[in-house]
Amino acid sequence: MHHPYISTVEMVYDHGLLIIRELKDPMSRILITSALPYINGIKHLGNLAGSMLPADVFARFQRARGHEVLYICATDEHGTPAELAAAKAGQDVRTYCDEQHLIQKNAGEAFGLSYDWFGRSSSPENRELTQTFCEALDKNGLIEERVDKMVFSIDDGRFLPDRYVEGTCPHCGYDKARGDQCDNCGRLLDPTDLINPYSAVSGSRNLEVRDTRHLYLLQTKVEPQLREWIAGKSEWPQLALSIANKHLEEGLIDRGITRDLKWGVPVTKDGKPRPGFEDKVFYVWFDAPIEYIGSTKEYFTAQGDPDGWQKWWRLDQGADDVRYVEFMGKDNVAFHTVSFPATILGSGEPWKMVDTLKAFNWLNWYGGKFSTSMNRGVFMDQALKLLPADYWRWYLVANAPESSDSSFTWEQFQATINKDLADVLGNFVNRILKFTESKFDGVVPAGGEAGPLEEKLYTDISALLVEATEAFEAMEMRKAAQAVRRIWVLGNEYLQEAAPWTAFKTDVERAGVIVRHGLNLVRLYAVLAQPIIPFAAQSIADCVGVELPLAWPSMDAKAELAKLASGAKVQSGEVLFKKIDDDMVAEWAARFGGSEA
Ligand code: B3M
Ligand code: ZN
Repeated sequence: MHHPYISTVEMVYDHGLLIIRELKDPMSRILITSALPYINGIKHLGNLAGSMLPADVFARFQRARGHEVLYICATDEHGTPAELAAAKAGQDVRTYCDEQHLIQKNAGEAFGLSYDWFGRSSSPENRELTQTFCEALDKNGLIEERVDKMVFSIDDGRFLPDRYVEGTCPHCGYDKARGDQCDNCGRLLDPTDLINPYSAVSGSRNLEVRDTRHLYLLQTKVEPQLREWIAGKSEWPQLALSIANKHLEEGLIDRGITRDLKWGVPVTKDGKPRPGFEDKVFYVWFDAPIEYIGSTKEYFTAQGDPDGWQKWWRLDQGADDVRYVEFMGKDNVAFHTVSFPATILGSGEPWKMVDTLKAFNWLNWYGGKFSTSMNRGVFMDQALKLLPADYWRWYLVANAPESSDSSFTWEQFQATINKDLADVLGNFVNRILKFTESKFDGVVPAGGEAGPLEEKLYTDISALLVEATEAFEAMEMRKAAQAVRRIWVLGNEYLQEAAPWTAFKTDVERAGVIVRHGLNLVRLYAVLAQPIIPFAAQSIADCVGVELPLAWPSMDAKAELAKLASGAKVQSGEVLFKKIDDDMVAEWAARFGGSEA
């Protein structure tokens, strides 16, 4: 369903009258990526809330607006944690990743994440792109070989990344300090600072420091270009911009982009294994963002159009009219505003770069962190065994950690679902449909004229449609959910005030006008529900006999509330949302952890 033009609006006040002018915008292409979930296990609700879910809401919204959307994600599969997780599971790392990729893909689908493609950073497409990027950087004089000192574990037969060396903190005496940082006093450390160091992999103390050669990306040389690029991004949402600027102020350093590992993208020179690097691979953070491109390539290759990815990513192949939006948690921002752009700018090639970056704070669990080992929090697969996806989607979007960290609590979850979804939305839909069935034979009534209550409804809803549309457009998730909820509330208030059940006794035609507006509100709710609660949107649409997807509404509520034809059949369906009772909350809190303690 593609419209050549979509409408946006401009609101002006003229002599106290609100004038809504529709502006015409050409349809455009929007590329959306969410940070790639790491492969080692299914993600918790905090991960979902801070990248994949808002990206999906935005993708669904923009599709409804008539844009051509490409929403890309993938599993991020390389690096030491994947190797270690595979070893723990008793699997070779490739098999482990195959399995975990499928698990995450299925969980995403069950949550309604509407990826156009969910790829894998271990794909041949990404391997080739990653190697090509490095070779281009090398040709531009931006790669240098340097010799580092690294901790080698003799019993493990491997170099240990900093965070896999543990020992006693020289500052505070904490005995489980990691080689990169002490979790107790927060000081940044070097593995060689640790007293009595041991391998976090095996516990062995049989360690030594060895020389090892690595490739460095000379980010310091790209700094001027990078600064100029960021300077053009003053329109970015505030959180992303402030993190980007903070990292630039701290100054750039040259960055090691290879590691002593087996599992990863092999290092090449002129298409052949790079001498001296046969046992090394690229650092996972070097190849992971390149997988945004790799995954797109996987997608088009699977469609039988192996060059199709270029029109989304290559400015010399038509990508200059693409708008590219990235979604991610705040800890990933530096990699996307400094490291990845440095790779792209340094390549000297005409790649599409991010236009808008939307970052999120943390969703916490009762003010603490989600934790797998301590069984704190709910993970994506578990969540769906408790309740349908839309319950979670609504809560997580309405409480998105945007301006600050936010906390999940069962009590707040229960209150939000019961009030917003069951009482406000579900109840409205159910009430008007039941009434139509009992008094109007389940058809949209004809005849009668709109009165003052309807005129007021048009004005109020038009204003909120503008608010909702602007909030979605600006990726302000909480605001968007709030505006949508206020439109639901307006419907309830209208029905309460217009009271068709009373009117019916004396003036059937008037009751018919109210019911017709009520049913049109149901249709409008289905349209508006599409981005955040897509499954419920389908059920609501079914009630009034319309097919999804439906185009995003114009800002003219009068026109929107006249879309259902008189005489059309409608039908109340199953209860849309079941309430969450106190017993359920008590049981879940006991099972998943969750108390203020
Ligand atoms: N995989 C997120 C993480 O594991 C990381 C994102 C990559 S985006 C290119 O923290
Ligand atoms: Zn310490």
